[in-house]
Amino acid sequence: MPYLSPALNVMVGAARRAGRKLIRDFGEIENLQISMKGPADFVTTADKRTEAMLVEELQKARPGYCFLTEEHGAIDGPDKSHRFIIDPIDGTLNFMHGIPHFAISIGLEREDQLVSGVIYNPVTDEMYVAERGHGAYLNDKRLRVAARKKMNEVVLATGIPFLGREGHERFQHELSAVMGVTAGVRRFGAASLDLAYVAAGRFDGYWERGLNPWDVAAGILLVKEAGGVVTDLNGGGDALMGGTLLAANESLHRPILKMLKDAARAAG
Ligand code: LIP
Repeated sequence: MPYLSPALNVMVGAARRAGRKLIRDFGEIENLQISMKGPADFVTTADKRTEAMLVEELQKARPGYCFLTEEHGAIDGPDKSHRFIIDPIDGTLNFMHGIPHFAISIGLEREDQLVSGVIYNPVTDEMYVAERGHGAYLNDKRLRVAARKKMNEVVLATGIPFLGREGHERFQHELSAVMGVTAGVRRFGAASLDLAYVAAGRFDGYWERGLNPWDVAAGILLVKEAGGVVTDLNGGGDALMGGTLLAANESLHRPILKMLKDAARAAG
């Protein structure tokens, strides 16, 4: 059974309740009112409502904590030592297109350190949780990153830059380096679930650029608690706020990082 701190317990409850509503919204996707936030980055009424539900419930349980959310950015509170980092629908484009691969992601920082994380896929009812120092779980099952070491056996996940995002050529170089030596590359469209799948040993690694902290906060903790390594794409410790990320097991992280760095350099 996973160890749930009181805060993690509250986060799980909030995600489950918001997830139930989200599933109903997903079923009515065609009737939802849509507004354009930026290129290929749609915000739905469901997105806003889910975030409002999560913030309200977490604020009630932990008054005073700060928030960083996809829809509102920073919400200040008197307790500066705690911050929830929330993505109400990670994988918004999937959601909008009726593709059942998206998640609610909630991370909690204490004194600038990620201490609790929840990623909930309401379609599959998969609840991923992690508590710093107490491991990562999928429902009741303890998670470990995959042990694979041979590059020709690994499956990597990534995110592809799209309209309005920079780095298309660099990505093509990275992809061509990786696809030549691995068993396969996947692009599923929800960073939080990509990280959860790394923690669960389904993917052997995952890299992406152009990420936001709410996409990855909970997932970074999950991968680390499952025994994996997470860095930014320079190999440094700025994966949460820096916008780039590589997650993999201990044996694969270094060679994949080198491969991606070399490819990015070749792209100029
Ligand atoms: C998404 C990420 C995904 C990335 C998308 C987007 P959102 O988050 O999870 O990995 O490729 O561009 O950032 O916008 O659905 O919360």
